[in-house]
Amino acid sequence: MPAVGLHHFAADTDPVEVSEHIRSFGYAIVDDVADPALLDRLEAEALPYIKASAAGRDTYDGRFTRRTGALVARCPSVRPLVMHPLVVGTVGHFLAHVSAVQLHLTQIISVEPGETAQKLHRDEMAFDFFEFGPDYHVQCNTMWALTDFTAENGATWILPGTSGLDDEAAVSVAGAQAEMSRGSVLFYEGKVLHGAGANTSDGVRRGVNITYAVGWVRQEENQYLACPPEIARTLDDDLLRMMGYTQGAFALGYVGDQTDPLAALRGGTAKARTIGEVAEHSTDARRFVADIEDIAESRRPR
Ligand SMILES: O=C(O)CCC(=O)C(=O)O
Repeated sequence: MPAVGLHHFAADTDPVEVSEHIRSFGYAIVDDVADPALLDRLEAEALPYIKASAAGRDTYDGRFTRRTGALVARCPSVRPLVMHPLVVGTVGHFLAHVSAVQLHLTQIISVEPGETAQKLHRDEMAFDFFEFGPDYHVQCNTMWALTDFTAENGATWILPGTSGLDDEAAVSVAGAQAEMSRGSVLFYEGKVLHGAGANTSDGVRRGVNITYAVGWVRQEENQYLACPPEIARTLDDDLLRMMGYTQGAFALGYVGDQTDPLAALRGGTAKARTIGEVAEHSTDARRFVADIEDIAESRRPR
């Protein structure tokens, strides 16, 4: 694969600029975002779980790669990364076409020495290989460098600009590895070709993969079971909404008698939003509400 340079942004870059770069090229790298002390704590919290995680069962998952999930429940120090303002701002702008964005998965990916390069892929394939339109983005991902990411230890390969290309055209596009220092974050969307690199070094490459999706799809990692209710109840509302304790669009995810999921978790009875409330933020919903009001008006006895 021919090589190409990847663009890096400074940590104080406006999330809108980062989002627009992702839209144009499929990825963005922002340098030195996470506090090293936070990463030290996260590593210490995660290490027992990493050691207990089995290596992958095929070459896609990686026979020399360990994947460790349920991070919100297991590692309190991951929570500020999930809700990092740069990430929430960037993902919110990138997926602004939907009424709710949700956490899709949390996973530390440890690529160990001897691992071969992962097959290049597009993450959208997880949705049963459904072909979303070229302009419809369904997810936006982050990969935080928990160790330095280098060409030797398996830094993620990105093929910029491949999102709108069919596979045949895309595989001949020049790619590059997202080399970055510990604490930097790689963003990539669901259509861009990418994959973990081979690890030819003698150290482990560790990344914290935290991905986000539109609120109306099934989450890759089941957040309601990965984080048991007794832990979920200790978390703050914004994080819980991101984990899915909110409605995805106007009708998805209520509990029982149309109770709001966050209220239900906390033992309350507040009602889920109606389509009229969602219409305040969504043009499509506004049009729909206007239509049903027109019909109601036309049926009113005169
Ligand atoms: O670990 C990486 O660098 C990328 C992993 C990835 O793309 C995947 O497992 O789907």
